[in-house]
Amino acid sequence: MQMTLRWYGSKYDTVTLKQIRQIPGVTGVISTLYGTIPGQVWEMDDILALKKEIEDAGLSLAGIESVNIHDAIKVGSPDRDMYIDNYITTLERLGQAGIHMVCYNFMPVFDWTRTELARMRPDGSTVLAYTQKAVDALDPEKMFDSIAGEMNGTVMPGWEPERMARVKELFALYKDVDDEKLFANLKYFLERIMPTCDKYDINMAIHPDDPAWSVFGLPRIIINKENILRLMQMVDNPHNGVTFCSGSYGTNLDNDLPDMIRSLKGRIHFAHVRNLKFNTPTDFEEAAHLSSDGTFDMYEIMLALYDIGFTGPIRPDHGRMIWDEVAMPGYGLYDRALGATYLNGLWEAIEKQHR
Ligand code: DNO
Repeated sequence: MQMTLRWYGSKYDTVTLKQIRQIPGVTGVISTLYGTIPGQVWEMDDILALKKEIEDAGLSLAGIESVNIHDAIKVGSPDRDMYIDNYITTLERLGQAGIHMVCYNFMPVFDWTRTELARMRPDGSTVLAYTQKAVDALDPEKMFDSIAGEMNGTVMPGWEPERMARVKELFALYKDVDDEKLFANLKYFLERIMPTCDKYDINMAIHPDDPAWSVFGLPRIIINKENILRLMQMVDNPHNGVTFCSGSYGTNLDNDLPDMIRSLKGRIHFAHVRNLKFNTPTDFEEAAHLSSDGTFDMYEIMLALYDIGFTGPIRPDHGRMIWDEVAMPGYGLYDRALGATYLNGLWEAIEKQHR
């Protein structure tokens, strides 16, 4: 595996490449062209400039998170082919630039959903949290406003204000889309892009829906072992793969994370590893990465990745806000650096044990 950190680019991130370079064992970053909108073709010059900036700092661009999917593709409207063509052009350019892993998601309207961005924990750190009660009591149009004040002046991917201003319109767009339609539209998209992925050896890595159940009545399909294996079989090409995100699949306590990892052997192209602490099955907060701070056994998760021969990029995921850092919720430097170091420690121990 290659340990990486997500980086939002010098214009958007409070964390610098120099700082990332100084975290022991972190050799790459995962980034994207922030400022592009879903459906837009990425310019080759912009891709190369991003790559060069990262390489000049002594790191590699280990993959893209995300090339976002236009809603026309998700709902299957008549203009979807044009947006798929654009997506293919972007993939071709990424391939030509030597980038071989692309993370994306297929969630309608909202990307990942949290109801609090700064819940205080007993040690005074603040974390992202979710409680179903709050979602049930909320008008979806107010979702963005309810958390906007806690974003520390950053633009959180998936929660761009321009997109959120269109929430009502977006809901209308998905009115007739159920789980089966969403599956069919995802299959259509993947079948069209696979020849390009084969040509340029691009591993597509679908991110799970977070939380792993329907919110506000919207369909959500990338939520459990059965559905993800169904998707793997639907388009049975190794380039159709997965971002295994422990914190997202883990929102549903019925998901056995190490078992899911083992069942996805050969198809996990990217891993997000973090821990959650559950107060009730539908109220959880994002703990420190350490097993003892949350609900998951992080050793077992890393062991499962090791057992399937995982070689792709991995990153610590959302960190707590600690040591008075002010940053994008979940994406400060300090706790993610601790997370990377902890995961590297587990990996070293597992590797040595298996020698
Ligand atoms: C949240 C992230 C997600 C993820 C997208 C992938 O912090 O894990 O926003 O990047 O769902 O497309």
